Amino acid sequence: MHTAPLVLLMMGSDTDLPIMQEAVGILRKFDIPYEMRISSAHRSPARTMALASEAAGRGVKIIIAGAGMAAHLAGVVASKTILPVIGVPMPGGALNGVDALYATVQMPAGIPVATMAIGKAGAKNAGLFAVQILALSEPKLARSLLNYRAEMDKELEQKDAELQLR
Ligand code: RP5
Repeated sequence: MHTAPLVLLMMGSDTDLPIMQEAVGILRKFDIPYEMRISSAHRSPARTMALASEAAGRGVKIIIAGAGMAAHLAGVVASKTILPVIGVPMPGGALNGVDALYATVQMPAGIPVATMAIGKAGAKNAGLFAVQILALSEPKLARSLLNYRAEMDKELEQKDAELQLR
């Protein structure tokens, strides 16, 4: 049986896929059903808007949108839905992601986009932020997130202990 996606991951181009895989890795780790779509605010605007406006009706709870350069994807998606939209600026191009960061984060008042860091860190955090939102109404997920944090803490402690032995 196909599980309905809770998170819709959108990206402006297939060239964004290697970065967006970081978000996918997190969603898989926490067992969150997701769907990935390539759709561009500029190159396929009608399809992008349809995907955004139909998402809530399909049971999607959160949209993650990654795009580079003049990155309007997250903003356009946010304009067509009241689901929370998490934006991930892609690196690359002449400005290496700073253009995408500004384009994604500088939304006019009224249509928010929760913007993450540029690139892999941002994509990973987008996945985690989506899990955190879902955990508000899912105690099991909240426990998994606390375990994830505890693991990170333990890993660093281990690295520190190794450093002391050098
Ligand atoms: C954006 O333009 C995409 O999100 C991508 O990051 C960037 C470049 O796209 P390609 O020319 O690599 O397809 O729309």
